[in-house]
Amino acid sequence: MMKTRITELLGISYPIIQGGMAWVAEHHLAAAVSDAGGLGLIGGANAPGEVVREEIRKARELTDKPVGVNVMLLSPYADEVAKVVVEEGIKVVTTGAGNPEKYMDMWKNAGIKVIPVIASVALAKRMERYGADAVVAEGMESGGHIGEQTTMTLVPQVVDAVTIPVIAAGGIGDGRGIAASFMLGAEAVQMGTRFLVAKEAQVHQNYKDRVLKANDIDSAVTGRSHGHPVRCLRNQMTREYMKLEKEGKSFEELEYLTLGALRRAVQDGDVKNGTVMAGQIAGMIHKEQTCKEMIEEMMAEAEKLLHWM
Ligand code: TUI
Repeated sequence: MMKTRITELLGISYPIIQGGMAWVAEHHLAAAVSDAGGLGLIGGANAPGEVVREEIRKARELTDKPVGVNVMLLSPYADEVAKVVVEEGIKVVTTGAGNPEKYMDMWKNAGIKVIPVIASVALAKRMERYGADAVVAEGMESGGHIGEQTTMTLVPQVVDAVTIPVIAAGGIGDGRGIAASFMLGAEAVQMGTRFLVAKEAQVHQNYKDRVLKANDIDSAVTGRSHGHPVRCLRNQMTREYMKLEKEGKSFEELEYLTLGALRRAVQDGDVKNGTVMAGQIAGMIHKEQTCKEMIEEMMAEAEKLLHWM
């Protein structure tokens, strides 16, 4: 069994954290990952506080294990969600797409373990100074909103720059990726794309099929021109978006293409005009499994590679 500062900090059996994927990281998936010995997360995404509260309560009906919450900082409801996690007695919070400084004191005073997702050394150091318990160093191989560094370059530089434990994310989809992350100095991994196709994931079959059939170069990054880079699988929407971006259209003019588009893909299965967020690792994912099967298979592979068993 791999014991690290992260498994100790979070009281989990395996050093695997599920990404806080918008519209995907709901109570069934989070409970299944936690039940399988990792840390499941409810993704706050753009949802109002009361919706997140309901999700937390439903997850608790499914598992006795702790489930965390990801607070998406670009959300208009981030303030509400930040308070809901305290009120609901959540023990672990991760944050994404911004700087969570303004919530740190409130969360620390409530005894919450705070783990910001960062995409640069500078923000990692700043988060450590503000009392973060760990950071997720997320490379641009990830799906969704991304930074500029790759996981291979970001993780060791963050490991060298902070003393708190580092969780690697971006491009990790099997036991080899977990073992490699440990070689870079990480003490756990966060994975999103692999869990998209989990049997417990409430994701439309069309979406799962796009991931299962994707190859290595099937993703594209939209939004680079206006500072909101988002990685998703190529389709009609990404082609149209990138064409308009080249023509110099503003973020506001392009918003109509993405507003609600992730929900349409995840729930309605519109994988032509919807946003099919997924990481570059999609090309390596070929089977649907339960979270327990995924986690046990990946850990056995990683432990073998690291000669830990
Ligand atoms: O947050 C994510 N991934 C996400 S959030 C999301 S919802 C969304 N959809 C469309 C547009 C925007 C958001 C989908 N995927 N990952 C964590 C992450 N955080 N990756 C990169 C960052 C990040 C980037 C810059 C964190 C902080 C940052 O700078 C903050 C600062 O103030 O310096």
